Amino acid sequence: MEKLFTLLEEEKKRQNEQLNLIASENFASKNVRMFAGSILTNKYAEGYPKRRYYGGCEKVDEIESLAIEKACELFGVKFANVQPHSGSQANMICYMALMNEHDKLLSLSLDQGGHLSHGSPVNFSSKLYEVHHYHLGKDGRLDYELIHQMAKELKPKIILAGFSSYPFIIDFKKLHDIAKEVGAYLMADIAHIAGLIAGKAIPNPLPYVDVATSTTHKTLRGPRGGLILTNDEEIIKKINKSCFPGVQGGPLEHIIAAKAMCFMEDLSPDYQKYAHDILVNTKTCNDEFALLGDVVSGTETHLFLLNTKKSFGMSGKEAEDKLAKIGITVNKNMLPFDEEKPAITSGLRIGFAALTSRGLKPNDAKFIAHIIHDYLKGDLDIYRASGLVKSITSRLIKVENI
Ligand code: DSN
Repeated sequence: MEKLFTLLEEEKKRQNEQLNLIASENFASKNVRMFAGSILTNKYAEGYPKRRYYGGCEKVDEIESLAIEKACELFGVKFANVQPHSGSQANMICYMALMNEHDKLLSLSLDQGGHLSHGSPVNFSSKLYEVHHYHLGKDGRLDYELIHQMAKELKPKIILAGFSSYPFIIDFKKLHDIAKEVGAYLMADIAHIAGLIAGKAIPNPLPYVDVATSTTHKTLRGPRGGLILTNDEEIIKKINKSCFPGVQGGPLEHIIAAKAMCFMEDLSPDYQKYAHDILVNTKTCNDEFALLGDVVSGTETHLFLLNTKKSFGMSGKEAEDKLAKIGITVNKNMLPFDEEKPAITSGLRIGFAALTSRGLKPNDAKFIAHIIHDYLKGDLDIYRASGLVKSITSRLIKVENI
């Protein structure tokens, strides 16, 4: 048992001492973590508030209803399902609610910025549905004309947008018009950008989409979990059935309580400032790399892509491994039209949601670009680079105090 406590302490130390630039991670607040680790984990509650298959659900009914109410308030929607255990589960629930087996799904592939659950050959999504992928334009941006053409030809059941490594704002109004023209559902996977939407730092797609799925632990800064949102009463009925009993059994009421706490925190003016600060830090770092002559994607969100092959003559994997040695945690990522394998890649995905939660300021975002640039170029040795990383982490809020 002692081993487990030691590992937890060591992980806390790692989180405090490393600069976390992984775009999909964040640091949840004490209150979110308290509910996620609470006695609510003891309760079975299959079903929905007031329609459960177990006794003793009075309190968890109120908790889940509050989570639904706050999710709706946060995103300005009529209906929410807060039970999905993850983003992939949320996507599966939506597919099963809105498609029959072998129906057509039109989405972006994993190697261009989509997600495994958007129809990757190794995922359930491609085994159950007929997947067609649109691709990005040469400028790395969505090619709406191509999506329009493919949608007209294929007549998909669902057009899916919302990605894991796309740094630009998505024109959901344009996609809505395309979907309506061809009679498709428009589904948004807002897992990465949900916090920016909630914090009013980027436009809210909910008025334009039939349904949106999300995780709650990325920019939203909640517990690990999933979420589904819609304004359509018929769709939420299908989603609810598809979630339980279709895909999942008992909901995780301790996580649902932590989601409710996260939604309440995200409704505060402080959170709106946080969401805007993420954009400033991300753009500051991206622009500094560009000034240094490195090849970056540009950004309008919480992330950007750094082409390590063109900038430093090394793969994303080499750059990730090298940066780990000085305490910078980052993930290799396929770039649009990347010729390298997913385990190698030509670049890195860099995000600032996590460090902004620790109070990182734009000057340090700029400083991080210099450390990475100089170190990967070979102009800064490992000892000096590690010292500079420590000088930044020592200024940040400790993860246990967020
Ligand atoms: N694996 C997540 C990410 O890193 O973007 C998506 O689920």
